[in-house]
Amino acid sequence: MRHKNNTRILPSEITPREHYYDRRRFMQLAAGASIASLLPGPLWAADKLEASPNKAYQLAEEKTPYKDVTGYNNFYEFGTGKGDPAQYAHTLKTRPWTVTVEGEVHKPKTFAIEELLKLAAMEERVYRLRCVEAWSMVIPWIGYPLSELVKQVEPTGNAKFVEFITLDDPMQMPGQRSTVLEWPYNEGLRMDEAMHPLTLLTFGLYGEMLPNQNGAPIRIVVPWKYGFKSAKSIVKIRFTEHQPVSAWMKAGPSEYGFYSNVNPEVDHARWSQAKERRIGDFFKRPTLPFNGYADQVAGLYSGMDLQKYF
Ligand SMILES: Nc1nc2c(c(=O)[nH]1)N[C@H]1C(S)=C(S)[C@@H](COP(=O)(O)O)O[C@H]1N2
Ligand SMILES: [Mo]
Repeated sequence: MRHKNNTRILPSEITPREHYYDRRRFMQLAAGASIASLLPGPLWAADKLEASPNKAYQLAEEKTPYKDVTGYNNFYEFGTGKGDPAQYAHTLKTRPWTVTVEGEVHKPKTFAIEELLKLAAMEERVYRLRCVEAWSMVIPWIGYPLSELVKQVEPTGNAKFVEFITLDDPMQMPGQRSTVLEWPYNEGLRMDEAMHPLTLLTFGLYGEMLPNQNGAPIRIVVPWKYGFKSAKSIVKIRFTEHQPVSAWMKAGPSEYGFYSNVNPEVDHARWSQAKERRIGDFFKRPTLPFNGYADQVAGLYSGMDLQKYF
């Protein structure tokens, strides 16, 4: 990934939360959105997302403050700077929104986002997110296991992988005019990874719908893998027989592998992965194998050479 903009953004570069929402509402009005689409009720109520905390997925670590979770992001569709998504992602229109599930499934289907929001019970799960660039956060995500959706579409016997594809629309995503990646952004998981209970189909964080810069209205969160596996603003989920080639693999095959499991022992081509900086901390901390989820996921990779399958 680009490292020029690797320094922490100044607080002054982050749009304050209230202004962000004011501006977004203004943009909707300016774009000629009907009054009905701005209902029901006050915007704050509309942005809330109810979920019960899942006690099995809590962490003793301190949560990363909301302003950092929503102000320091990677979302190259809106620029490569960490402050760019918070500044520019208001142009993303998240309603109407559909997700097409296709490929090796018995029941392909296009889901409206409203339908997906009701498909299973929303849970709040506190997960670490470890970026390949060696920073990390602890975030209260809201969603339900991806397996809930997978079960509905009934994968065929040929389905070995799942591919996630982001919206492709340079009008809404001005960063797509740059050739830094091949668009649309795509990522993939092996079927057993996709079905693992940790893999979260994610709609919100901190009690709210996802802010645009965090991948509204729907993203994936795979906590034992580097952050780039967690594709944002998904419009297509495709089941395939063959391993997908992700946007990052296309951009740098020696730097970004398909597995991308957090592994302190396998360095990135240009830097060590042994340590990480939790956003907000001064000192670095050791990176944990599988980002601290080894007990739950190491078994998926038994017998695999993780130096080779990085
Ligand atoms: N579509 C899309 N998804 C993406 C990215 C991106 O550039 N485009 N960046 C990834 C990377 S590198 C990381 S670390 C996480 C960051 O998620 P966050 O900004 O919500 O913390 O999103 C991932 N998902
Ligand atoms: Mo990342």
